[in-house]
Amino acid sequence: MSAKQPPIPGTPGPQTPSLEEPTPQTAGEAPVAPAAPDQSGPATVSPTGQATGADQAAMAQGCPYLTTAHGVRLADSDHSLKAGRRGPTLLQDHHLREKISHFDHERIPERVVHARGAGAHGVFRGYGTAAKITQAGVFAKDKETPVFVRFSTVLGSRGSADLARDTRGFATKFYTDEGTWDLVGNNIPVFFIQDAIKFPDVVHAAKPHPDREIPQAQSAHDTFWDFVSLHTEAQHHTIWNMSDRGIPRSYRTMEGFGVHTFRFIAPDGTTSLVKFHWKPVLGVHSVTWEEALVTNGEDPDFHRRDLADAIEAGAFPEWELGVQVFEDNEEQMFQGIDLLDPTKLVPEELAPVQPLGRMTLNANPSNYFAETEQVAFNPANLVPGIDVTNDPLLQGRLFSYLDTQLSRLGGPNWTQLPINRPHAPVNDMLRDGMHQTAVHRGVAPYRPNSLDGGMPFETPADGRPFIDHPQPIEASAEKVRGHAASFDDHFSQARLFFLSLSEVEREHVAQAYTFELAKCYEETIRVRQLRALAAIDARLAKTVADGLGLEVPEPAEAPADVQPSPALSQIGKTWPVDGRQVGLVVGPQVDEKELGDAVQGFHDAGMVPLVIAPKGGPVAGEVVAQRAYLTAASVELDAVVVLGATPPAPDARHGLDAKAAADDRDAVDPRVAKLVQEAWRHAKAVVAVGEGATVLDELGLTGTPGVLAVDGGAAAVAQLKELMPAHRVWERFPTTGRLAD
Ligand code: HDD
Repeated sequence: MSAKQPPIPGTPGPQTPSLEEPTPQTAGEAPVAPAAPDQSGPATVSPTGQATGADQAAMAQGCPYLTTAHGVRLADSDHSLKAGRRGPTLLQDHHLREKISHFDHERIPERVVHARGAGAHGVFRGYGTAAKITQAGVFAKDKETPVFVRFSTVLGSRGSADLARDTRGFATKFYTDEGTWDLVGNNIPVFFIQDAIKFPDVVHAAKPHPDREIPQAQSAHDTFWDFVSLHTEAQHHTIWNMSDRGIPRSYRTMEGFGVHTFRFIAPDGTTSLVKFHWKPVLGVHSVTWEEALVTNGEDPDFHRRDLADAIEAGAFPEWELGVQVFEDNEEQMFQGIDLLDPTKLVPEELAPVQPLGRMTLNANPSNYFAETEQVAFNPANLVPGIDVTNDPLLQGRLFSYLDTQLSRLGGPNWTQLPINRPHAPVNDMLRDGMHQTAVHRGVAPYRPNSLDGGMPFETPADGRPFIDHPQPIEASAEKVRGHAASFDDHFSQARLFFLSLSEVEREHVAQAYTFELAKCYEETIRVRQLRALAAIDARLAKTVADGLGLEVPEPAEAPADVQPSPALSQIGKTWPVDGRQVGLVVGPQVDEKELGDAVQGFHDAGMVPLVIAPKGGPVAGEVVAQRAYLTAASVELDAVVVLGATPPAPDARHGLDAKAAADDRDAVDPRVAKLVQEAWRHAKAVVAVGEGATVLDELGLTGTPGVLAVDGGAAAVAQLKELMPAHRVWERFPTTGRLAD
């Protein structure tokens, strides 16, 4: 210790201060505590000012003052502790070390697949229709169960873009009274592989090449097509990816599928086999490939934003959960379709989807990391009345998910994280381990015991325990690495899917294959995939081969004789218009009444009008611009209304059709021209009000399908209510006739 201590302020000399004396203050000032912030209002708000309803203490934000992780209040978090103002930083600075060290460890390993996602809270309400086939309480009439859903892309890393051509994850955690049930599905009803042992292979093939880590979030590369053309059981799932299903318009407009066949156990113990389907109330809707490409640049968070905005606006996304039900027979087959083969679907025309209940997503997460990132799903999380089958893909998944959470969430206690915590009471006898937050009592975490009074007890049969169904195994079963002969059919359902699509959808499939294979460097891979396409459909193979400048090779096998399933097409139905976004493009002179009528009319119809003006700020009357010409993007719109003329503004974007704008100063602003032309090209309805018709004339769109000129704002609303339930103006998509029936 230094012999010379600094004097204690306010004391006469070098003496020990008395503990009884009040703490001395400088210059006679009384200590003044800063006023505590008012916490009487909503606990937390989202970026747009909506209350999230989250409890501050639960968010580890219970103190109005900045503290250390140990609750010590801090006076300064802007300067490190230094030896003098210009001196080196001291190792003693605990606050600096704690702050930097915690930051250093802010990231956890991203999911090996499904890394990029978006989550939402909601509720599932049972219809009571399943009472005879399953004892699961979650389906009881009007029973409400909280849920958390995470949607995801499969291939891209956490920072990739939402509109990648990819499968989408659709994972639902039901916090039931009888324990947590996870339905971990996709937006495609079949999977790439039949056996879990192939999962590392398909993922390694689809992920970026290991030498340069290129390309990100895409299947358009050699290793992917190398694998799927060799391992042809992947062909069925792959054709779904190449269809419009691979580029959804929104998470709200995706179907979801449990993929595997599960087993329901009725109250009397009888069993049936089921396949789960989520049906979106808004219908299945996708974007065009050009829209996907543009969107990934304009707004890489398109799907995340769409989900969060819809929930915040009160347009709660909804899905009906249903099942196809099959007899639990010894063969586990239905009309020749192997129910244990996850590369096969059962057409709805053969087995209708029977509704069990409805899910409404009604709250956004308060914290992305705590909820959407840390949520951990596991297909092995089942409740009494729902059991697994011998699907070899499902069997492997029962191991994989628990295992992955150990490294992703840093130990075995991730079920204690708030988002993963069951809502049913827990007494599991699992103890200790990394990040243990429970303080267990008692001395006997073993069974049987007498020291803790025998607790916890096993559940008697009448207490609704989980019972593994005593499924008989084959009498003559031998240990074998192999599969059933029915698993050898790799092409018939890929063909069934292709034949079920409308002509426009088939054209999109052909274009997607052409694009992806053109990105492969190896011609042998392209030719091998063409052989697979020839086994699916000769016209498809020829169209793609022509696009690649190749000859069609011999088919891998003769195309099968199959019956199409019209239910698999996205086209030809109509859907509610709730939450659809309509761009109201206005020029410098807009009629206040027409604009007001349009805004009100679209709101009344449950749609979302977005006013797009030459610049930000007030437009007319009460109406304020939500987008300027500079920031508006056609891809976020489902339809466009042009209210009045839109001459070029002086700040028209550089380089964007600038010559046309310069040559013809009275024509259309080039940014409006781009927006309207794109919307037209993407088969969206375009309506002009009054002088807006000049825009359609200038762009040469007048008289084409789904393009209309009307008198007023109210008439524009009426027209779009007619046009939009079909999602797009399908007849406007060009087709070649080569893939028509
Ligand atoms: Fe998987 C994540 C869906 C087969 C191994 N899978 C994951 C997620 C979804 C699916 C939606 C993201 C969950 C989340 O949001 O956290 N997976 C499927 C479907 C499959 C499937 C529908 C087939 C029908 N998966 C599958 C197999 C294996 C895995 C065969 C391994 C043998 N899946 C995983 C995983 C992940 C995962 C590596 C990564 C992160 C996680 O589990 O929690 O364990």
